[in-house]
Amino acid sequence: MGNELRIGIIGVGLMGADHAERVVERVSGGRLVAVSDPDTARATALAERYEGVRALADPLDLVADDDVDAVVIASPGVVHEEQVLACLAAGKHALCEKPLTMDGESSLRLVRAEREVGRPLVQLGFMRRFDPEYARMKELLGSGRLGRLLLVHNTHRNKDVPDSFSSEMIVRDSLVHEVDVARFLFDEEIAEVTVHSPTPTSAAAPGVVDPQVSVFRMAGGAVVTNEVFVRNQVGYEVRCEAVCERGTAIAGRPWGDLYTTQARDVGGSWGGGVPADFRQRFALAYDLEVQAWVDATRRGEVVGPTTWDGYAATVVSEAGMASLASGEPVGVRLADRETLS
Ligand code: ISE
Repeated sequence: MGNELRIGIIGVGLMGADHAERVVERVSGGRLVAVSDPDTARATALAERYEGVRALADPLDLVADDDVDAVVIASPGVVHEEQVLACLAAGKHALCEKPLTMDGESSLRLVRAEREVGRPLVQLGFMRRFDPEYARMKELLGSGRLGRLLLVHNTHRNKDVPDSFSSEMIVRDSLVHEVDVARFLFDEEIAEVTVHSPTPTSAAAPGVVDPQVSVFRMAGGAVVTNEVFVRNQVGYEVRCEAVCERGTAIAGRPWGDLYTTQARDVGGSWGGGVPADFRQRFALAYDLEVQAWVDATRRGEVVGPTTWDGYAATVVSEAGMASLASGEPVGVRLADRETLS
């Protein structure tokens, strides 16, 4: 591999296009050389925006291309398995957006396939681990200064989502970030999930359970509460409160004075702005994530969340979707981490 990492991006929808701009404009040590998308017009338009970028029709051709050293997979989760497998077969590093795949079995196949390669190649796109506030929270918890971590309360609100965003997607595509945050902060697996269905907002698409409140029981017995509300009609709010024996740490707190209300028309404010969506709120986290991936890849290493983290998150999401359907707590059954059986 030359000095500069030649990067291909698969999927140039919202997230892939955002990563393309990031690689071209803000990340050092890497160069965007190819993109691929089933919407070939979209891929061509993006390739034309930047110098030296080719649009390839077939994502697997992009992976196999001799001029591509490493791949960002920003396509929908349903096609991740074959694309990650292609990267593993080609011995190429990949940064794969969440979810790793759509079900535990296929995610486990990827964990096994990577292990068979004999060295880690895949970083999962759980960008919150790279957000400076979450990273500092993790460091603070690790320092022991606040004592043992007892509880975590997560809030995750989106302004809006497309009509196709179902109740299950609220679990698999949104709550999955809280799944990773809980595992990251506790350094433990989630043992059980319960998803409650409160009265929905009148802004919810017909039949969609929004907001949702879920409870994770961690393997060591601690509890994590989560509110996910994808149509709050105001803006993007993500907060995490970690309650310890001798203090509390809060990430994503609005700056300035105590807020009154979020609704603009009653004059409330956060003492600052409310970002419109995750690309703004986590812009720095994404920059740091992709930079860390480029740097690690150039050293031949993987940092940050792994395929195991992607697998565990997928299994918890499956349990969450089962609980959403039944209203009952659902246990999480993971493979043995050593033997993968
Ligand atoms: C989206 O797919 C993301 O990954 C965002 O981070 C999350 O906040 C949003 O709810 C999801 O739809």
